[in-house]
Amino acid sequence: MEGLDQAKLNAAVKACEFLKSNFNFIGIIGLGTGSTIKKFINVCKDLLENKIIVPSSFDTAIYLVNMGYSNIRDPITARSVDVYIDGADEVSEKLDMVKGRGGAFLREKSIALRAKTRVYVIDHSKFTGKPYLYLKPIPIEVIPAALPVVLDGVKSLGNVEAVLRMDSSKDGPVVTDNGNFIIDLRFTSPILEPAVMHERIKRIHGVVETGIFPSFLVDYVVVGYPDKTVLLQ
Ligand code: ABF
Repeated sequence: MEGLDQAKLNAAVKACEFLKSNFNFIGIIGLGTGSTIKKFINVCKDLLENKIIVPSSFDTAIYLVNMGYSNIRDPITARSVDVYIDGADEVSEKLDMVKGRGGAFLREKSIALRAKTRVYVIDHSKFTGKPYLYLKPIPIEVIPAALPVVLDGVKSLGNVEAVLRMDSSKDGPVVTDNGNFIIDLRFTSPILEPAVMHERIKRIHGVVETGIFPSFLVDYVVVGYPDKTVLLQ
């Protein structure tokens, strides 16, 4: 198994152990999206079997159904979840995060906001150790009809290149589970205050959500390495 894959697996195994030994009661568990979460689903079957699962995407829901799970609830009916577990794309020293490579960040954030505890599982390449965000583009989910307004509006953010995310399999824009488009914002300088930048972007007409997850949405991060794990909080 390749290094990063092993690191993701180690993080998934550790997160499963952590949940089992630190949370006496988990009735409803929210599940994010991506390859690390799929590993978590594979290694943590005994925890998931008798829980109500709230998936953050069609992708995760279908994965669960294919594995034989039927204890799945749509986010629309889940007022709160006991624990939310998900992957991420970049995590700073302050535990601010960027999410959204998988395109599911709107629902991911919606479930994270209603969770009592949020745990993220990442491989070590995503933990930068820097006090700011700089590594990954910031995705924003936008209403298709507002696309030109958003593309104009993001110019007010300063030095940023805005790229509409494309789906090479259909030669058109990526369409999210919510019927929206995604624009990736490539900033040329670090984002020193992620929560402030999030608010600035949200004020642009047509932006539904950003992939910035400020640290108040993060309780624990399990960082996987090929030969160990580190728990951040
Ligand atoms: C989703 O999947 C994201 O928000 C994040 O972009 C991504 C992580 O994927 P992986 O675990 O495959 O690296 O949760």
